[in-house]
Amino acid sequence: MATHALRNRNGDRRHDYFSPDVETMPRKQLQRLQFDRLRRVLHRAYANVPHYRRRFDAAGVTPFALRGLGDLRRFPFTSKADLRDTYPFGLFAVPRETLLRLHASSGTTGKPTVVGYTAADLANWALLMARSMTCGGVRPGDIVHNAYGYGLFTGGLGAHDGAQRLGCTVVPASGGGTERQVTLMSDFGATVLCATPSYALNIAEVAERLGVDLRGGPLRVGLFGAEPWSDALRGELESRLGLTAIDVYGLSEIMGPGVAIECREAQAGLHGWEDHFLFEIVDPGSGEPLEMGEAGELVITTLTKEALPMIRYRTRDITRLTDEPCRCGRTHVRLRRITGRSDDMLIVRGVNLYPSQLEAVLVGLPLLSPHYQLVIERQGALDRVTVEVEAAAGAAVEDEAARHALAGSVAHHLKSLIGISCAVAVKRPGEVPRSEGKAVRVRDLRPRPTAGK
Ligand code: DLL
Repeated sequence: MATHALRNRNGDRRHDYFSPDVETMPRKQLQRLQFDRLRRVLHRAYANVPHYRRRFDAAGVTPFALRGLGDLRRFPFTSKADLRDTYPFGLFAVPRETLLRLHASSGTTGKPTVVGYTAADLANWALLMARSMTCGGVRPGDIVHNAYGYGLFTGGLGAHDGAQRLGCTVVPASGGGTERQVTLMSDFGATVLCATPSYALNIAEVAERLGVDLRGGPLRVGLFGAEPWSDALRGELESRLGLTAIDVYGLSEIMGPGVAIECREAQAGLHGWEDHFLFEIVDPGSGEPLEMGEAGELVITTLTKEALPMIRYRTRDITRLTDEPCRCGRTHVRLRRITGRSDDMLIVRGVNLYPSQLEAVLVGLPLLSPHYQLVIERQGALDRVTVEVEAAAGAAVEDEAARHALAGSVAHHLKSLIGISCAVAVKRPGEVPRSEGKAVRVRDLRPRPTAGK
């Protein structure tokens, strides 16, 4: 499929990948484009992927019956289990020989999920990432320090190709070796940092320890994503790194980074690129579609993917959509900050909790540093949750009694601000493991059920 040229006709280099034609398209026109692309993708999936054909047939729907965008809800969902069941290449709609690249998720249990891209898919991805970066305030000529992991994870190469496409100088740092990263950022004069928010925090901390002032330098924009994070952490990263922190969202099954991003003008909700993806929100329990503005599980259908068309993919990510006009003028819907995944939700003494909600409280508290983990243990028939959070460097908490007192006050804040009662353990500076990619927020120490039982 041909990618459409998005360059500004006025030759304005500063906004190379902002295309008013597409990004501020009136809704009626956007819907016509979506319908046309949806029909084509459903036909392709039905004709080329036996799994989709079986599922559509079983649900009694065919692409021929599609009369409007609303008919999509009659089609069955696709889930991670479908990718696993057809491992490795069963959902591909093109011959394997036409794939130019594969990525895969690590897969904590069982097989990884494999995703693939044709030449056109890679070109579209780079273009959407270049568009996303433009939306977040990155410009041609920027020095992009890319600390997303390179490899099977889509973050590294996804951001890399987009930045290159936009005309930036990319430093392919990947994750890890943080002291060296700080030196390179300072020596090369990085203007943009791409990283998970937790790794960006690690970088900020190491820079402060080394006495390298990234705050006062040319660093201007941070493109942070791949894990849930809070506005509190945004404030922390903006002040410690001296940049505008932009939330970027994506997932391998749909493409990788660049599915949605905040605009620099508003930093309020992530514009989802509706000319390439259809977004729905459903009730995570029943799967019933929810109205605009209601919180639920995000479901995405790809409109232009060749290799791996995804029909109504259940992301498990919890968010809301808004179609309120945005200050930046873009008309594409916005996703509210993703609170977490439905499968990461914990129930602590009857109260639903996402780790990112905890972060929002912990970041603002004095004497603490925003490094934390939730530890879940089994105690008799009950689960016991402990929040492990680190004391700030320089906080006078060397003795046990001081840490105990601080823990008590943190527990009180958690109870009064988010209504959860749980144990709190204050750790010494440096004791909570640092992230070099996606942070591990939950340590589940409960015994695993034995196979076969
Ligand atoms: O994390 C792609 C990515 C790379 C996005 C770099 C942004 C930046 P996966 O490894 O497949 O792909 O993980 C996707 O990560 O379903 C969400 O649960 C979570 N996630 C991604 N971005 C955000 C975000 C990449 N901005 C899964 N906020 C998704 C919250 C996010 N969660």
